[in-house]
Amino acid sequence: MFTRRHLFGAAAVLASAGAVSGRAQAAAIPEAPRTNTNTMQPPLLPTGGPDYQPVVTLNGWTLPWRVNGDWKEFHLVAEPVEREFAPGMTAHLWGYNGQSPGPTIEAVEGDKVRIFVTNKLPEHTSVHWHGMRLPNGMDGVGGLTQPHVEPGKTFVYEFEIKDSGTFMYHPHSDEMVQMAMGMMGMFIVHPRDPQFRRVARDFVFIMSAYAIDPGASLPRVSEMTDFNMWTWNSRVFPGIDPLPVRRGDRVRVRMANLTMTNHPIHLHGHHFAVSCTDGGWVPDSAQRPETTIDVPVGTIRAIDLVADAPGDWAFHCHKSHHTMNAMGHNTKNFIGARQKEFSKAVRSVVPDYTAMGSAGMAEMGRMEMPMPDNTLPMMTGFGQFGPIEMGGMFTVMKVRDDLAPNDYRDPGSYQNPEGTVAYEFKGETAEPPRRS
Ligand SMILES: [Cu+2]
Repeated sequence: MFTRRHLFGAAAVLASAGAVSGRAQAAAIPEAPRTNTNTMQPPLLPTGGPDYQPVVTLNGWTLPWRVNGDWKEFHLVAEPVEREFAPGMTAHLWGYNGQSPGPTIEAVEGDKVRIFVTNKLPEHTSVHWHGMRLPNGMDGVGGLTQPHVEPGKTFVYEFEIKDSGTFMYHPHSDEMVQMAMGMMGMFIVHPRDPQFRRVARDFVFIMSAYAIDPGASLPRVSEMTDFNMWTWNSRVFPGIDPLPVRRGDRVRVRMANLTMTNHPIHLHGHHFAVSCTDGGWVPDSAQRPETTIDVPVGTIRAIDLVADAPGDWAFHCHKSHHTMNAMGHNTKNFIGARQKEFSKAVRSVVPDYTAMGSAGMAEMGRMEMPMPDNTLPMMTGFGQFGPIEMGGMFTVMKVRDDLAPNDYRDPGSYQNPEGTVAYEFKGETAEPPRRS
């Protein structure tokens, strides 16, 4: 699962550690665990200090740390990575410790954290701790609050964590390029009081968007609006982990947005409330029931709910173009058009021309069209009743009676009780009433 940097690698890091600054100068750098996994790793249960329910990261993992005196020490390595978006497509991105997004950092309110950041990118970088209240010089804005971290150098960030809540990290150096390349991660701070707003299952993900031409593997970093890969943790449906929860569990989902547009995230079958943002916990008196919550750019929304309805509940962005994979956005609407004659004419010059869309585009959900290498069908994924016709920012919350605590394995398809599934009417149909 985690591959530890072997001794030789650790020595190489130490040899180049002349840039390590401040009080940690004499100390050895903690090892930097790496992973190339793209499935959700089990929660890292607390081994000392206050108890808390650790988070799980969709298609990701939590960064292990070491304790050094009264400091928790972490080591992030900024580096080029390969990330599979879903089987059939792998992108060449930049990330941290082997993956994009980087590993989730978890700490406890009041912790003193020391975070080593080693730059293995071809250009300088920095790390900003989004939402944290900390000394100005630890804020990670290259040029403004610190020198940029040049390639091959390691910088140290040290601060005491004032607030519990939901935060993230990302570069504040060549920001447009580095975020378009996938550099980001979540930073979760658990309350010191183990009972405060406690939930049984706590999921986290970051939304990012990429413009990757079919057949290519590098994002076009100067794109501002026309993205074709809308991801949760740099994964698209059907590559996004489901959210398995036990019926009756109190559940939290923490969602960050570092794309260039907002995402109204919708959960079926339940009502929820926003319990936390990147600005802190929302007081009970300010919460209201919702089924869709907009996550604006550069923010985090954590929703809390009681998972009281067993089933396979769709959980997705409600912008319908964001639940699609690679597609062009200037397709003409052929619904209702008689394409037969037109197709004949086109085929006389383009022999394998296929007319599509005169009855909608659902047929694309089951078509096996020849595609360029390294891209994904625009709509895909199969459920127990047929093609789901989705892509992008879509997954399923799976509420079951019989899951053990901290068991996040996919429980398979929901077995609906007899007589509770929509069914085909086989009797005589009459014309429905219409107003003319
Ligand atoms: Cu969206």
